[in-house]
Amino acid sequence: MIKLHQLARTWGIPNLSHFCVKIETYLRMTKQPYQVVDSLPLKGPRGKLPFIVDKDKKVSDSRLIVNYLKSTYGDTLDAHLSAEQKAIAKSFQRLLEEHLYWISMTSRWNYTEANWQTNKKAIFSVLPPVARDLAALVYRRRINSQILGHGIGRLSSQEAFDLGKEDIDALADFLADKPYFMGDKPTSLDASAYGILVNTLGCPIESPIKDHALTKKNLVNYCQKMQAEFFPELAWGGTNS
Ligand SMILES: N[C@@H](CCC(=O)N[C@@H](CS)C(=O)NCC(=O)O)C(=O)O
Repeated sequence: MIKLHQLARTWGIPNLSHFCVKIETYLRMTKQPYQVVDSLPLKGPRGKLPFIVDKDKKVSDSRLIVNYLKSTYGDTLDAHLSAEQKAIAKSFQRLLEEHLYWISMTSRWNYTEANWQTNKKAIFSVLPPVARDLAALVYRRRINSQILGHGIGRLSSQEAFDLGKEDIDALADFLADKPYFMGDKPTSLDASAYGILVNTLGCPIESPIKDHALTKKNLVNYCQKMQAEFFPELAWGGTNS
């Protein structure tokens, strides 16, 4: 059976890691049996989570994991899409994963002290006390240098959140009143969208981007519906830790 290595569940959502939510959602959407292994990024082949182990094969990076799962077990979610629809879905996936994700990361690692403490507790409390503080310090430096390297960290918080609001507007406008991003059926874009959106509007990290996303009723309803459909064991707004 596929082993999915990811951070431990917390916050009443599938995972505090956007990309771990994406892969677990994808596995559930495709009804692929899997087993979760709680892990930390340093255990990942590229120093990141998630990664999967399938038989003797280890695959990391959520994009490559989805490609691997599609080529190994078939593409049951996206095969019906036209070339144009696939291009649109890919563009939104990149908006979510390569832009909005980094604004969400800024709000956790580099915005208010309260957010940092919430984030730190959720990630590092699995470690013993001394190791916890040290690991949090090292990782905070590491993630902040990634945020700087991406470029979003060179903007003021206000500028970054304003750009994030543009992403939220585009997502809300595109989803409109459709049940899923690409229409009546869930596709792999929904795994990405739910993963990044639930980690923006459905988690205890406060920011102008969360406030803005919460004004978009269709995005909130979408996340609630995705969670009820694919993670029925997690009540919306719960805080299981
Ligand atoms: N492009 C990667 C991104 C994965 C990623 O950034 N994972 C985060 C957790 S959300 C991580 O492990 N970060 C640790 C680090 O960068 O040191 C993917 O799609 O899987």
